[in-house]
Amino acid sequence: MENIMNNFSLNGKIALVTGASYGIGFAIASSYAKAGATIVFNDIKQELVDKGIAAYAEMGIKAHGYVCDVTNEDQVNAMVAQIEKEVGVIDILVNNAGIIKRIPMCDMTAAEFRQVIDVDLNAPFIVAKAVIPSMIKKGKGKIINICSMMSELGRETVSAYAAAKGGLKMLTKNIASEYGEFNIQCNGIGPGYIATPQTAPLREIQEDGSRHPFDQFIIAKTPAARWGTPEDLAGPAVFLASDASDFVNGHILYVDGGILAYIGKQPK
Ligand code: NAP
Ligand code: GCO
Repeated sequence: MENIMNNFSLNGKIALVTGASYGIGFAIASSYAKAGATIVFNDIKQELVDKGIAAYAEMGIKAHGYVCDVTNEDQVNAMVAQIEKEVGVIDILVNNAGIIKRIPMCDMTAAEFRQVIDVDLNAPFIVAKAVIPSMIKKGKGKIINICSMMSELGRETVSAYAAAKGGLKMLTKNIASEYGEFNIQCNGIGPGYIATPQTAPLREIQEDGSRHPFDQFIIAKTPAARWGTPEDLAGPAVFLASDASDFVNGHILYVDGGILAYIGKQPK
């Protein structure tokens, strides 16, 4: 009897995870390596790429690292061409690189708003556009866009981020629609609140030793009563990158501990 777990293997696949020197991208890329994939990642600074390569090596993973600002189309196209020459055609793309600026909308400059849109929405378009032609030639491909709770919900101070992540949800559905006939599946992962450098300010211990009010808020809003870890995203990311999800297309898989399903715990 065939082992169904073979459908979840990434053996022989090449995966590009953007912005994966640390954080969620690092955890997803590491899980892909454990599933058999060859890992390729990028970051803006050489020092971060070097740190990332060393961190992967500590886990026994030989990762290929490239310096590339994902908002720069010339740099992205050059990086993809270099990857195809040095490593091979990209089978799996994870558009992970992202930034957030927590500023009340009326205090935010248009330049700040545009910077967030550039990294969190324009860049996934640029990188997906760079890898799709080779996926079409190969007859298959997987694109996974890292969305957010803010693809569905708003909150104070994250107007640019929510606009970008809402747009990224629809870009995901449109890539799925436009390229599904070429056996390319494009899906999203919507992490809940995950403990990474990006959310560190929301978890800072207060001067009186108490937990940050937002930290307490998220715990009350999450049925799992905890923040997620980057490793919580590994299984869902492997599933969406594998043959096991070949008929899943245009779907946003929320990995949020149940936040989107829950009204929140009544304060005592
Ligand atoms: P993070 O810790 O801030 O890491 C973001 C990564 O993206 C860093 O490696 C960063 O590199 C890289 N990056 C930023 N701008 C870039 C650019 N222009 N070109 C190339 N790389 C760039 O964030 P994270 O928490 O791991 O989040 C990763 C993704 O998940 C983001 O898209 C985020 O929006 C999303 N997300 C996070 C959470 C959460 O709770 N943490 C929840 C939902 C979704 P530098 O260090 O050089 O800037
Ligand atoms: C915030 C957080 C969130 C998380 C994530 C939730 O300030 O609200 O940074 O936006 O990063 O996107 O899914």
